[in-house]
Amino acid sequence: MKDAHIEKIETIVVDLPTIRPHHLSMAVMRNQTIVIVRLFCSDGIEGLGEATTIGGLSYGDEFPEGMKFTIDTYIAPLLIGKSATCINALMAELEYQVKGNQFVKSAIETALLDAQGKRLGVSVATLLGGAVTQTLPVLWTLASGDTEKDIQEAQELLENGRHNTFKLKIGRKDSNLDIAHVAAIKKAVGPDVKITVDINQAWSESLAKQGIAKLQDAGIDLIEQPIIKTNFDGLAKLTQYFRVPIMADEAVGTVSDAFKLAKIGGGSVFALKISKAGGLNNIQKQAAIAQGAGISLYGGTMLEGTIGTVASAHVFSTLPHLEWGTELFGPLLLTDDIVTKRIRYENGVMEIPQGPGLGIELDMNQVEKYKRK
Ligand code: MUC
Ligand code: MG
Repeated sequence: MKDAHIEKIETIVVDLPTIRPHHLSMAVMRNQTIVIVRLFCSDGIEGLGEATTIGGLSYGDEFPEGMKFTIDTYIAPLLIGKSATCINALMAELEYQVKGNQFVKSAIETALLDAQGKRLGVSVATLLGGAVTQTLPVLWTLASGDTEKDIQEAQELLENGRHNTFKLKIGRKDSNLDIAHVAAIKKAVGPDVKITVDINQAWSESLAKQGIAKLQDAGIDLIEQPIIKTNFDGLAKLTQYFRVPIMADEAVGTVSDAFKLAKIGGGSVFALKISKAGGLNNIQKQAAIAQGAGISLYGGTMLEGTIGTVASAHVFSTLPHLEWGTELFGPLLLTDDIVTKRIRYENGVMEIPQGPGLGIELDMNQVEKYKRK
């Protein structure tokens, strides 16, 4: 392999409308902002990455405009001129020179892996040890903000077969109203359809004890991040107390969070996300910790567009035990896309593009159309 160095890193902010408002406990999304990373190498190869969050600053402490600025001002000067093929060394250097900024690091590592895969003629999953599957189960989140609309949406999706599992987002309203909303949807879809409820940190520990008991009685299959992400002990207590599995999402950010949670039994399931983890390699480290601790895995999303979704799919496809499937439906929440070929979703699964690299290409006309001016 000839050496190739990084010549230029370009970041583009793209705003894409959502197909309907998406209601979460901390934000209502009407569009999604994606920071695309284009990493150009001296051998003519371009790697793609994506930095995306949810609802500006309401999900995490990185935000689109800041992520662009961080890459342009701090990260690009550190990487330009360096060998593009030594990905672990570059990421270690970034870890040393740039504190935090996990979402940005994930985007950069994705672009490096995409470029390296293209260079070697293999997929990103192959670079990460090889895929155990070429498709992944994908659920859909019902979050229109209206119970009847959610039921209609679920019924349409069950009928056309695109999804067979759902996630509901609560925590914005009074807990009794939220629980009645969940129970009505569960009753309408029936006992065979699995439902996860994501509270996105909105409940106190005592409210969670009452609320989860009711959700468990309503037949809910999985409870996601009911309490504030910093309350690891509370998550461990809830995990011990309830029969229904409790999933850590916001709490399990870094590899070290995964270790600390695993040590005290904070969650019986981990929601893995490349953005929170700071990249694809860290997902495999978190998965190893979970495996050692007997914690189940779920493939999460930061509601990324196609680049981030495909990057997540490549690493998730290397995990032999993804017991709870994935929520990699981000591109379906958007009215349009910026790649030449959209991901295929059918019969409750997505097909993973097979590379080289991520196996996707930007449609520059579409990028131009949605690019923030
Ligand atoms: C989250 O917290 O899980 C994932 C799916 C969805 O609808 O929102 C995200 C965020
Ligand atoms: Mg969540």
